[in-house]
Amino acid sequence: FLTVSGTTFSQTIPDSLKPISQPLVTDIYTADPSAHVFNGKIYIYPSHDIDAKIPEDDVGGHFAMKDYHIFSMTSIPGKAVDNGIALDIKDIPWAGRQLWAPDAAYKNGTYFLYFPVKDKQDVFRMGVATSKSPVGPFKAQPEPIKGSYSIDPAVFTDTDGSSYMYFGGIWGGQLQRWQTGNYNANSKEPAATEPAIGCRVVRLSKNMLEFAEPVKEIKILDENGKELLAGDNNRRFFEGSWMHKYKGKYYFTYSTGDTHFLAYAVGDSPYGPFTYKGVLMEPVQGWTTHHSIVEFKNKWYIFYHDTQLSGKTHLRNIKVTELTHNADGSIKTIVPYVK
Ligand code: FUB
Repeated sequence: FLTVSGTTFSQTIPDSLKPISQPLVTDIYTADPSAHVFNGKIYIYPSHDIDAKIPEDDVGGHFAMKDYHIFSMTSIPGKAVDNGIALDIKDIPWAGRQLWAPDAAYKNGTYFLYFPVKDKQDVFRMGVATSKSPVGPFKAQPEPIKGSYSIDPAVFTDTDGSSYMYFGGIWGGQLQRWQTGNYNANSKEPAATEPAIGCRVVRLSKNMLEFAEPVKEIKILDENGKELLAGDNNRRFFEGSWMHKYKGKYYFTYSTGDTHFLAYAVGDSPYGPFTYKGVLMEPVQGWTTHHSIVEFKNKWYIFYHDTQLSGKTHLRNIKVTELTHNADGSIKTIVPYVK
């Protein structure tokens, strides 16, 4: 997660450069913003970063979050209103520690909050909680979603009404331990010349509480149709996926982790394969980069985070800026700091 060969590496930004956007929330630390439009308003489902005084380690132990706050916005730019605690780790019966990046969905009068947290055996699982309000409070189901693992759920509802969960993250996100479909605590990443570990995708059941089918692994191909390799750190999937559909194409976006890019790959099906197309956003200040993409009032936006307020990699702040789809289907690369 944070450490490569024992060396912690965070992106630092020279003083001569200025951020293109300002933190949306300044009184608490927030990260991993998943944004959705419900009833004409923006709702942001972020992680709530805290300083738990846990020393940095190579699997993100210092990201020791314990609850979620949900924010709403009526315009961009505009104020992000804090709607209070929506779910607390103490109210998730099976949870051990580390409430990481969530996402949300709506169906038939119910809002669903999807969240990763380590269970009492220290294995990341995905849970789901429900509410009649987009801002909660949410009530967690008594057990994790059967067959779920790893981190960073992103739920996408297609134009035909089917909902899919994209999930997974390597290193601290434990995805490398699930390469056979079963958990193996000692399993490592593949060799650099082997295909990279893929993000996972699964269609959700009609009640949105379960997986409706076996989990599939997503393939990202290069311009020649070859799978990206595990050693291709600038382009391979690491964590923090998102899906949006634009002009009939499926845009799979994700973090490259240790190379700190947000990248995008395009395909013709929600399951992929996706062809790598480029960098969506250059690295932000801090180690992690995590985003969501949403259309609001005929414009597209990317929600993301950096560490502008704290300068500490585990104390982040959410931001938003506009995203541009070019006429040829590419996305204009966002440079988050400028002269
Ligand atoms: O917030 C904890 C982890 O940091 C997330 O799950 C990752 O995507 C990274 O942003």
